[in-house]
Amino acid sequence: MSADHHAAVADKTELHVEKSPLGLARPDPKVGIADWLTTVDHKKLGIMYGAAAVFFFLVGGVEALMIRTQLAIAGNDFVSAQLYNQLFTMHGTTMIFLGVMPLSAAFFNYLVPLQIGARDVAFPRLNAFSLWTFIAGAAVLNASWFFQFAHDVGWFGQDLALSDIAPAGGWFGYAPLTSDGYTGIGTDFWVLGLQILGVASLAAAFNFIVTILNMRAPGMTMMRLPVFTWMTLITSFLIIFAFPAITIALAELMFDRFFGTNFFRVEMGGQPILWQHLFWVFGHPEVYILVLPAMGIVSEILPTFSKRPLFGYAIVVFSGAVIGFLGFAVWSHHMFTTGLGKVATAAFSLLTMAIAVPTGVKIFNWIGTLWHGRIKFTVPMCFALGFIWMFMMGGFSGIMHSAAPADAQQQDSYFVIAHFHYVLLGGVLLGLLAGIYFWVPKIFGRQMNQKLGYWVAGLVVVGFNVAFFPMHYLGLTGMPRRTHTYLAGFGWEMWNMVSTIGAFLLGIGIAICFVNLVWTVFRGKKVEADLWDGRTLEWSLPTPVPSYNFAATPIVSARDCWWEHKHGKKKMKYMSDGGPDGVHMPSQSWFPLQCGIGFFWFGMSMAMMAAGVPFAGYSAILGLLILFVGIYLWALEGPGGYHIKTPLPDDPSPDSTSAPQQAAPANASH
Ligand code: HEM
Ligand SMILES: [Cu+2]
Repeated sequence: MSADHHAAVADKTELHVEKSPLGLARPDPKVGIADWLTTVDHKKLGIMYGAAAVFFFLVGGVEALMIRTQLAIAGNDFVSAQLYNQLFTMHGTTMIFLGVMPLSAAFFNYLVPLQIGARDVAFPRLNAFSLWTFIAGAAVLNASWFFQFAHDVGWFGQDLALSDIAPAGGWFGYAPLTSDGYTGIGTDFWVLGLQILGVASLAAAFNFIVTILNMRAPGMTMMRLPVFTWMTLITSFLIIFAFPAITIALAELMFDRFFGTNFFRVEMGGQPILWQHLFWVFGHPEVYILVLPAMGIVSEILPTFSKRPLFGYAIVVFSGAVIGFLGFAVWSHHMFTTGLGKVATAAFSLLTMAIAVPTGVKIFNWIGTLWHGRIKFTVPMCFALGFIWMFMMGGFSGIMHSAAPADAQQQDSYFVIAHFHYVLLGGVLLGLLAGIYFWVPKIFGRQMNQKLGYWVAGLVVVGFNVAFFPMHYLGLTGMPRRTHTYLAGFGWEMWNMVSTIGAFLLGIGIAICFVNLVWTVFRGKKVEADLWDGRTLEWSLPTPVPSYNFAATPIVSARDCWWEHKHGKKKMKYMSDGGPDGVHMPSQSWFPLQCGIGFFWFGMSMAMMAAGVPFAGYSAILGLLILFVGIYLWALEGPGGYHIKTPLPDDPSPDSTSAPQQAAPANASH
């Protein structure tokens, strides 16, 4: 890449360091691991989110393949019943909270500031805090596996008669299964891990809302925002409205388990149904928290490869908002069989059917975008088309169980497993894979192998359908979910075997994709900055994107402004900012990482306390101390910062149209 950018970075002038009253100064390591540990750059944080998410997708995938291996034949004993419970619980929890959510967060982080023409998010240190807190929560959750295996191989001797060290209560942890009489410390790991993950999600959501509302470049009005950024905004609002419900539920459960309260203990007059309401008031919006980012990704990819603007932009945005809003009004469709009463059942049934309308509207608009388009079947495009098709199938089975009588039969059967994997795997995961193939060249300047990409798409889509379509049939003929094995003679043998074969085909596809991704990041084929002839601002930047993002602030004059700039009449203008010293950059910080360590320490100590380890309670207090000292010093460490001289526009007047740092296709090789 451009030598001039690196030259520009060398041209760094230190600001007068503003030391805090305590004499703290913010660090600026520029190399090595210390740089990554203290970074506040949204691009690096995005890459770390992505790496963590990919890792946990693999973990969740291995768990899934173990489940499918166990179910391949009737009466199998590949895993024990207890381990099976742990596998599906950890698989579901991992895929949702450690796979899909952080991969979406990786895209939010990397792309949103670039798409709105900003230098970074509104609160860069808070952004780092979200990442490290997420890692802490993920580590606490998965530490349970470590202790489970250590126990199984006899590390703790025989006196410590613990069972269920890894969570086993299912991903929605229904009461009273989670009471301490029924499950072991696995549930404590689960409660603490999820609680910490919730903090990370909330902090990130506030950050992105403020960023999108306040940090847009001049001219980037709300109705010119790229759709992906819009979906990020809506998702962030869903997070801040939905997560408090599960936070309360988890806090109550924690009090039940640690301090003897009776929120959910039936024998003491507690209310297990309260858990179901609190969980699903969070849980249904959570489904849209998972889906909307993928819809945003697809809404960027379809126009790019149809060479047409998104059909009905305003309607796509509006229906996204309607989906988000209605998503809070349907939670009891997960509880039809609990005896809600006729009125409530009818109302939740109707509202659930209603939510199909804005979803259908989006699908029609995507098809409208393709209509008469000059479609190029690139790899990201194939994944995006796969998303539409598979997601629609998941939608159809969803409408089937929105009818309460039908749901009464389908509930807790493999039909439901088929349904939500069509939505989450066929839908969301294909959308995220589309995003990976689309933006990896932007992020790393290298492109994943396209031939292999088609193979991956084929294996994933075919494997997925072979694995999950038969589950509709299995479910309708009565095979219950979450059972560790089944007897021969119910007619389930053949389709379970088919399903397992499909799962392994899918696994091979994902494995190829993973190997190719890692190889590409370090060795892949170098490509030009705007290889797809992109439409939104991130494609106007050189690759890799310089630390300051935009050398000069773009003045946006249209929707799809980079496309308009290249091919239309509405050219962008640039205004230089930062004055003669250059652009002001924030210094880095150790304190977000310290807070993450505090959370990890706290979570682990609490779980140890539940296991009866002496003095673990004091250790938990120490963890909180690490956390609070981190937050306190963070507030005191002062603003810090330095200047970087960016390549200025040739004519630095406010209406200059030229901006030498922008990678127009003509000079893409610079
Ligand atoms: C290799 C791909 C995958 C395979 C083969 C697979 C397979 C399965 C199977 C067989 C179950 C049912 C276990 C049971 O009820 O006994 C299950 C449960 C589940 N899966 Fe997957 N899955 C895959 C990917 C995903 C993805 C990508 C997600 C989400 C993004 C996901 C989310 C879930 C959830 C939430 C559950 C419910 C867990 C519970 O009952 O508590 N899965 N999976
Ligand atoms: Cu729902």
